[in-house]
Amino acid sequence: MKGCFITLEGGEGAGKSSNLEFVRRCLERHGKRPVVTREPGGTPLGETIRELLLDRGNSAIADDTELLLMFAARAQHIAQLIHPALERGQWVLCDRFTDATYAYQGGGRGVPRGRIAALESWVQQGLEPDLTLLLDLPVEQGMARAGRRSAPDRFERERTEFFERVRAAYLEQARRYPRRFRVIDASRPLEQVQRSLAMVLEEWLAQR
Ligand code: Z5A
Repeated sequence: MKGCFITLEGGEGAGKSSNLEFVRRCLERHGKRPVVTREPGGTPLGETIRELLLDRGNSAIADDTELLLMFAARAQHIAQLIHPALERGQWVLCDRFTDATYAYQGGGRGVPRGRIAALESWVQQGLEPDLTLLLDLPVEQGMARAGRRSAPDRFERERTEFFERVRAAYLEQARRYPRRFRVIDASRPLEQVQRSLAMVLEEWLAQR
């Protein structure tokens, strides 16, 4: 692939929305003009699947159904947006990707890792992020931040133990793939988090 694929990840209240635009601007300062997208979503069909997944009314979604819907949205996202952009040589900045599936469906719901890996290999055909920025912070702090938001969606209604498993699974992904991951301490004030993000990006870009 000619382009470059960067993902931003984090648990509840980690500050992804607060930092996505900042990361985009950092990349632009280095002459990159990334396509910014998100998961689940990123295409019209993916956004429809996202609505189903986040709808609090869909409380009966089985764990395997949830997993398959994540990958259905991802398959469409890769085919329609990510793959063509990378092939054109563009950079792609994505708010969550498959590490979120290992964290939420794997860690949170307890879906076996092998089942996720099988779908990953089928749907992605070897595609993986070049760089993953993981915003990490203690669950209670993240939940307190997220608690300031209005109506929680289907995931935000989960309990503390669920988000502890999500955090542990994210950190496990970071341990498995140390070359791809950069873990940012997101418990600090926003300016400090962004200073770290800028430094990490600068170092990483300098090595490319
Ligand atoms: N999901 C999944 O299960 N499996 C998958 O494969 C994928 C996704 C791809 C929707 O994702 C759900 O999909 C998600 C996992 C699941 N569910 N959850 N939870 P999403 O990414 O769209 O939703 P989100 O997790 O709610 O992300 P978000 O909107 O980016 O929220 P955030 O990370 O909590 O960020 P925030 O809104 O910027 O920050 C929250 C609050 O904290 C806000 O008031 C900020 O002003 C404040 N904040 C942020 N940073 C700071 C610092 N540093 N200090 C103080 N306050 C701060």
